[in-house]
This record gives sequence, C-alpha cells and structure tokens, in this order.
Amino acid sequence: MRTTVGIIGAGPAGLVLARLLHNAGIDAVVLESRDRAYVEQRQRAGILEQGTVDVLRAAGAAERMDREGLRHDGIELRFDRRRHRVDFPSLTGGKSVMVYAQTEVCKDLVALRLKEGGPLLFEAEALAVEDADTEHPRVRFRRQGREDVLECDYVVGCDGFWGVSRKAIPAGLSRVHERTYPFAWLGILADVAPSHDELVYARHDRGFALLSMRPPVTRHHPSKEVASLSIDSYVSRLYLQVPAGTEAQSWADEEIWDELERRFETADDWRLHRGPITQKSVTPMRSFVHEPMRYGRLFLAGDAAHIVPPTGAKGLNLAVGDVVTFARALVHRRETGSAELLDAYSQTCLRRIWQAERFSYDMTTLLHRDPAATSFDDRLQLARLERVAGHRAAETDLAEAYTGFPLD
Ligand code: RFL
Ligand code: PHB
Repeated sequence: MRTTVGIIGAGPAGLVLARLLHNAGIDAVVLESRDRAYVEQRQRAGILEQGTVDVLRAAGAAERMDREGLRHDGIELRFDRRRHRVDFPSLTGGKSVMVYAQTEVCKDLVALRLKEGGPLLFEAEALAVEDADTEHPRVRFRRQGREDVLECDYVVGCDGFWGVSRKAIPAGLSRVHERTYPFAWLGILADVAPSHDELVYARHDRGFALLSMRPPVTRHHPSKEVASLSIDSYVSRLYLQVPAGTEAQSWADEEIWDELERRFETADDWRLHRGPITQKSVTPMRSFVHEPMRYGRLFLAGDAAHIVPPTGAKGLNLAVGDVVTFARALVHRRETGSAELLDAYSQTCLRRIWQAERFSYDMTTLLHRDPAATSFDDRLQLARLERVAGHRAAETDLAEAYTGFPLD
C-alpha cells in the first residue's frame, strides 16, 4: 500500500489531520489499532478551546458541535467555602470555550472520513516506523492477522502516549522531560442535571474536585398526542482527586457523592444533585514532553509527544494545534517547494506546548492537595487563589491560558 501521509492513530490528532489533508487534496491513510466502537466510546476530554472550535468549523466538521455543544463564558474557582467566577469574554477580548465531548468530536470525524474521505483502517496495528530518516519512510502494520507495509512520503505518529512511533526516534537524539504526581482523578459520568451551569474547580483540604458536564442528549419519542415528544437527558461529569494507584471500583457510588459534597461545600445554599453513576474510571496524572517532535520524515503529534495533567483541559487542544501546524507546513511545501515550515515543526509546536505544560502544572499545583503538603504549602495555595480572585492581571493570565494560546 502507498500514500502521501501515513497517519498512525485515529484519536483527535489523527482524525483532525486526516480531515485537514483531505480538504487540502493530500491523500493519507489512517491506521488505528482498535475498533470503531472503542474509538467512539473512550471517555476523555470535554472542553474545546476557541481555537479548536475555529479549526473544526473551518474544516467543515462542526455541524453537530454547533448544534449540541455548550458555549461557556467562564468557570468557577471554589476554595475556603467561597466561590469566585472567572469571566472569559471580559478578560480576553471576547473568547470563550465549548463543552463538547472528545468522543463526539471523534464520532463526527470518523463519520465524515468514512463518507467522503480516504481510507481509515480500524484494527490495523502499526508495529514499527522504518526508514524515517530517508525519503521513503514505511509503516509496518498488522491487520486481520496479516502483516503489511504502508509506504509513505511522510509519517505522522498520532498514536498517543503508549504508541510505537516515538520509539522510531533514536535514543541518542531523544530528550524526555517528565513529572509524575502522587495523585490521580477518579472520574464519573452520572445521569443527573449538572449542579451548576459552568465548570467548578474546587480546592479543598481533602483534595481537588471538578464539576463538569456533557451536553444534554435529546431523544425524540413518537407520540400520539403531540407530533413528537423530545426528552432531554442531562449528564454530569465529575472528578475527585484520589491517591495514585487507586482502583475505581474501590469507591462505592454513595461514597463518591458524599466526598464530592464535602469538597464542593459552600457557605451559601448551593446544593449538589446526585443521580445514577453510569461510568467510573481512574486517570493517572503526568506531565511529559518528548523533544524533538520530528525525526527525518516522521512527525509526532498529540499525546504521542506530550502529556499534560487534565486540570488545564489542554490535551486535546494541543493535539489539534500540532496537526494544524503539520498540515500548514505540508501545504506550504507543496505550494512553494520550501521545507522551511516542516523543518521548523518541532520548534513551532514546542513553544505552544511548553506554555500549556506550564499552565497545566500551575492549575494542578494550585488546586490539588499534595499528600506531603505542609501548612505553609496550604496557605500558599490559598494566597495564590486569593490573588487570582482579587487581581485582574492574575485573573486575566488564567483566562487567557484557559481559553487557549494562539495557533500562530
Ligand atoms: P489519543 O486520543 O490517545 O489517540 C491515539 C490513538 O492511537 C491509537 N494507537 C494506535 N493505532 C495504530 N497502531 C498503534 N500501534 C497504535 N497505538 C495507539 C489508539 O488506539 C488511539 O485511538 O491521542 P491524541 O489523538 O493525541 O489525543 C490526545 C487526547 O486524547 C488527550 O490529550 C485528551 O483526552 C486529554 N484530556 C483533555 N484534553 C483537553 O483538551 N481537554 C480536556 O478537558 C481533557 N480532559 C483528558 C481529559 C484526558 C483524560 N484522560 C482519560 C487521560 C480528561 C481525562 C480524564
Ligand atoms: C471534562 O469535562 O472531562 C473535563 C473538563 C475540564 C477539565 C478536564 C476534564 O479540566
């Protein structure tokens, strides 16, 4: 098999890239090790930056997002039983974010690709990237028990943190910058209306908690009395800081709700709504950057090259930024014959990535309780939160980073 761009992985990075290349008239093949149902159901991110929303719209992949996604103009910071709202548009010159699940972004892009794009092969596992430092890189992969080779002009490794493409960069050229955290997130989905209309990031002596949501699912029921009856089912997404290594099943549903209630407690009459928990999982927390992001004709994008702890809601948005940078560079090469943007890929991406690493680290250490924290650390956290709540410059810094760093 032969193509111009071999894309490994059909997560947000691989699927957005496939769409951008299709629109630019550049052919590509996507290899995905899992099946379609798995890719469309894996619960992850929920917040799209303004820049990501703009990219999806320009790519013609935003029709359902624009119908069902929820525009959010702010978040709430909760600490010391107090509430402080950060208003994005007034602090950033009009920016906001969109609540629309990563699973839905992936479903929309898979459907578009299968309808009008080129090949997207599920259950096709890349085994290795070979000859990356030549003009003819190749991806060796396995599908339906048989090994095959995809010959390419370029390979983009969008295969996430556990993928194979990063391994094709010689160890002597690789530098890894990493930090792990002594805590994780226990995340739940619950069939209950969100207890607040915006996200709530709560710092508590017992640990961090996050209140988020998914857009309501509207179901249409044929009815004899009225033409059609539509019922909205509401979905809450909530997270609790738990010790690293926690098993999701070790928390009973009622224990989760009790703990959420404690951590979100306010001095006013705010109340947490409980409902049936439909999904439970634990996410480890990590900061990780692999440099460089390019080796010859192999380019890494998204989680394959970098990980942020989810507190800043940046992972998916960074993945989109990387593939936009790659697609622009390849189009530039085709139009001008110059490889300057491809050569600058790693450097261009890393500038934005390090800002997101910084912000995600800041948000994580601002809001989580380190098990080794002293009373000094606790007071410092509260002082940092007071600073954001009380000073426009500090609040603006947070709002600008949360709504997203520019793609250029
Ligand atoms: P993905 O999504 O991991 O996709 C990689 C794909 O590659 C496939 N693959 C292979 N295919 C072929 N051959 C191989 N050898 C392969 N090895 C792997 C995998 O099956 C998979 O389909 O990486 P990508 O595309 O770079 O996307 C990154 C994002 O998924 C990730 O950064 C975000 O989910 C992070 N994240 C968040 N990001 C945000 O921007 N906003 C958020 O609100 C947000 N919240 C979150 C998050 C991540 C979370 N978890 C579970 C880590 C909340 C959570 C809880
Ligand atoms: C989510 O809704 O899944 C979500 C929202 C904000 C974050 C992380 C995850 O910072």
